[in-house]
Amino acid sequence: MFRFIQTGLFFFILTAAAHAEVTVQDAWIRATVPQQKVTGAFMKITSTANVHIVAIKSPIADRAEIHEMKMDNDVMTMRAVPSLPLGAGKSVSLAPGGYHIMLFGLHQQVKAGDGVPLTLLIENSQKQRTTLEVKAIAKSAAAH
Ligand SMILES: [Cu+2]
Repeated sequence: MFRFIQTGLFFFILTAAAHAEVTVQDAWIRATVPQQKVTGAFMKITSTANVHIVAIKSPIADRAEIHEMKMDNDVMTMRAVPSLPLGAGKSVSLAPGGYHIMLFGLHQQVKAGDGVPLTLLIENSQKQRTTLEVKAIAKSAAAH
């Protein structure tokens, strides 16, 4: 009987961890001009558990990176970060001037109104990975 309870509890913990829910709001991407190969994507991400976004993919680009912008000796610098931490019950805003997603090697022009698919690869604290499909709406805005 004790063994049964133990197994049941273990299963419950695993199930709870696997159902960490990540939601995305207001996903948008900067529209591009013809021949432009790079653009940025932005969104608000909320998670119910401590997870990391470890990779981003899009069918319209060769590769995507998570970038962080910050002031360094009065100069705005941008660097790629290996992962983006999301805290349980908190939201992280990817916005111009802060964290953002950058797409390199665009295969096509991104026109205002287009819906661009992005896949977020999410890893929980047990190193289990799930993906989340997001559609970012293209908007015209000043260059990155
Ligand atoms: Cu960037």
